[in-house]
Amino acid sequence: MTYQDRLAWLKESHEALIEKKNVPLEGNGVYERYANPVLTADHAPLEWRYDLHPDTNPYLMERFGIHAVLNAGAIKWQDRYVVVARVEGADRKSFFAVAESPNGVDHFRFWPRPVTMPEYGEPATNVYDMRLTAHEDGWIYGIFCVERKDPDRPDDLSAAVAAAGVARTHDLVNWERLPDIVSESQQRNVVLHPEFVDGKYALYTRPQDGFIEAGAGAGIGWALVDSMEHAVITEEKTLNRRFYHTIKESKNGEGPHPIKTPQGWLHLAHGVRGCASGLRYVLYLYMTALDDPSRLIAEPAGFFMAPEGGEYVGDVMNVLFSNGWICDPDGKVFIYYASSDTRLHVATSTVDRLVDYCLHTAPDGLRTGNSVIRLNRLIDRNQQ
Ligand code: M1P
Repeated sequence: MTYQDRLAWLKESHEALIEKKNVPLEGNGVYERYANPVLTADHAPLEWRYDLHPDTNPYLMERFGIHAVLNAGAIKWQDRYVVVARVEGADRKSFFAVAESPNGVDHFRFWPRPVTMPEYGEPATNVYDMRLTAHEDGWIYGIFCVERKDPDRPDDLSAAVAAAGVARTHDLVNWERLPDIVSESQQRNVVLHPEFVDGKYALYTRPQDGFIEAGAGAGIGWALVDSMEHAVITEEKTLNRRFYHTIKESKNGEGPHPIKTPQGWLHLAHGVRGCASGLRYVLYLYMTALDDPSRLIAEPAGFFMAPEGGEYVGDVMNVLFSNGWICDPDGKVFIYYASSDTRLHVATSTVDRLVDYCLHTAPDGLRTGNSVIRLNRLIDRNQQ
């Protein structure tokens, strides 16, 4: 191919990918998956990946490898479905980039430039998994994981420290970086609740002993802080516990901030367990009380979504992860989830269906005998 032919082919294929219509697939009644991922590495603009000058790039080679587009925060913004995705380069570094769609399920297009996130303190080695919250104080906050090399273990090249970085914006382009959240433990998967609680900012936390292991961290935590400009976690209570032989035995973490419904706050989270093939990440739902978002009122047994088909395969196998969803005024819910740390998908449902699922699916009985009792009850009912 000549340079010009190859450029035309690249542009045509890229546009065809973005213009591709997505269709819902019939499923289990709780939600619908869609046929195609909404964002992949191939959706990244050609201007990010290629030097488009024949004199400096005569072979029209990729000059900046994009490896994956995954875990995205999401928000309805000026009538568009907007995600702030984790874009991972071939060099393993992640950065944030905004993409928008007119309908939430296809035609996602990246904004021309990635987010330039101001640094705070020691510059981050990596940043990822932003949770977006349009808070009642008027700001849109992004809380994300900031990863730095562990300064106390210089000889261990894998030793890292995770902290919760904070930034806020009014336009998703210009971000004001605030100090990282101060916490005794390492933190990942920290999420800002959209409303003040007792006049304070409320955080879903995930205290962890090390960079990977939750360790003694009992599950998803809850903390109230006076200010987001200097957020200091002094007291943390466990809101959603981990249990032996469940989908969240090893660790769990809050997804996006919960959706307010008449029956309570609806939460999406991920649960992790170990198995012979490594860690398995699935998604689950739970609900907390309207008058106290830290009080659990319902949690169906097991996972809500787990990897299926091609979703199993990718950079980190057997992983579904979500940190973004959008609830429309008519109650339609768009769940943005990534598979195997490689690509971003959407599934849709409604608030009514998700609440019905939470309130009418039995909780985990924690023993096989209880599962059989539960199953027999359903069979008895269906025989009436
Ligand atoms: O690789 C799976 C996920 O692992 C981490 O999640 P957690 O903190 O719950 O273990 C994160 O690195 C996340 O980005 C990643 O998808």
